[in-house]
Amino acid sequence: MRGVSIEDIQTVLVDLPTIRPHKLSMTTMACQTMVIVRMRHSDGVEGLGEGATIGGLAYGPESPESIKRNIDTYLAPLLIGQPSGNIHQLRARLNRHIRGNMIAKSALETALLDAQGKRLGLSVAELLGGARQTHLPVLWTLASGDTAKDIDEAQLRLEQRRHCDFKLKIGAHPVDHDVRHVAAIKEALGDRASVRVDVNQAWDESTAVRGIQALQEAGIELIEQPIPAREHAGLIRLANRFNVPMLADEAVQDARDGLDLVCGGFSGAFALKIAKAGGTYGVLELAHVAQAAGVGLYGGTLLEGTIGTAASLHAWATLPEMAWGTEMFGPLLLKDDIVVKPLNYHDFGVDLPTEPGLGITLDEDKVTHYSRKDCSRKDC
Ligand code: MUC
Ligand code: MG
Repeated sequence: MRGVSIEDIQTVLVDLPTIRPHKLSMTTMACQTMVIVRMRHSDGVEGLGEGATIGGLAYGPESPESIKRNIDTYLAPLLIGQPSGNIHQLRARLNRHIRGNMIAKSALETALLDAQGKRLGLSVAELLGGARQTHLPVLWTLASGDTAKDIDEAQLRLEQRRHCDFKLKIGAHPVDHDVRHVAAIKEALGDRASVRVDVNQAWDESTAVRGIQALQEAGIELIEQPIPAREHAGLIRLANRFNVPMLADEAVQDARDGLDLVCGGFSGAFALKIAKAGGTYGVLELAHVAQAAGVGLYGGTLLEGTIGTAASLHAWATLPEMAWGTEMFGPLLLKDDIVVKPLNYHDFGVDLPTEPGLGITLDEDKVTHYSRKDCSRKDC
């Protein structure tokens, strides 16, 4: 392993259609774009990574196109020629020279871990110290925009034993309309399912007070990011005001945000995402802050495909059981996949891959088929 260095880093934009329109408060997705990283090392090992976000620039400051362009132009040159094995050093190097760009950093760190695992014959979870769970619970997001369709979708997932926890995307409509939609779904599913909502920052604090009161009365179990990300004080006030717990998502990118929230008196749960924290190590730092503060853990997604989802699963697997499970359903929202063997979803969860590295092999024909031929914007 000594003497091995990073030889080449290629990125490609892959566009995959979704199985149905996915409606969030800030955008509707008809496809997902993944930035696939292929990192070649001097020992012939290839590491795979993925960066994805939601709706171009609708979710955050990185778009698929900026992730690709910034890796190609700024981040990859900092890694090429460097020794492959010391991921902490490489992470520090990227952070010293590049501000932000957390999704791009996460994609590269995933590729480094995948390569190191393959080289040593260890899965990424083993590389991180070992898995404490090998089958992780996975919820499903109901976001067709239609109450009856969402109920049918939930019933089907329950019958299939694929999901028993559901997250509803709200915030695009007036609060009373959203509350009626959510309450109807909860009533139809009853005690067979846990129903939660994600507002994706759409409310101001007074609207949130009105909405959360009604959602709490309807039996909703968790309220995700009701108000804008930067309003930490407001989120803390909401957490203290209601019995139903708050899930901080956009408000908590990494361990520093987590510390700020808990020092301010936040209780509830944190949505962990490798993409927000710049990769596995950053997200585990946040998880440790949460654990120390008694804040619940939730394994979050930016709707990554199989590579990013597998990377997240390896990280979550090293943690004790998460209080709120995970939402690692990204590949299930897509009509097709670019890997040889998809993840195995069954019994309300997904199996952790066990092969070395991420345990994922690309299907080259599919990669070629779905790759964008140039870096121009694609709306879908
Ligand atoms: C988010 O904000 O939580 C996760 C599931 C989903 O449908 O959207 C994402 C992003
Ligand atoms: Mg969210």
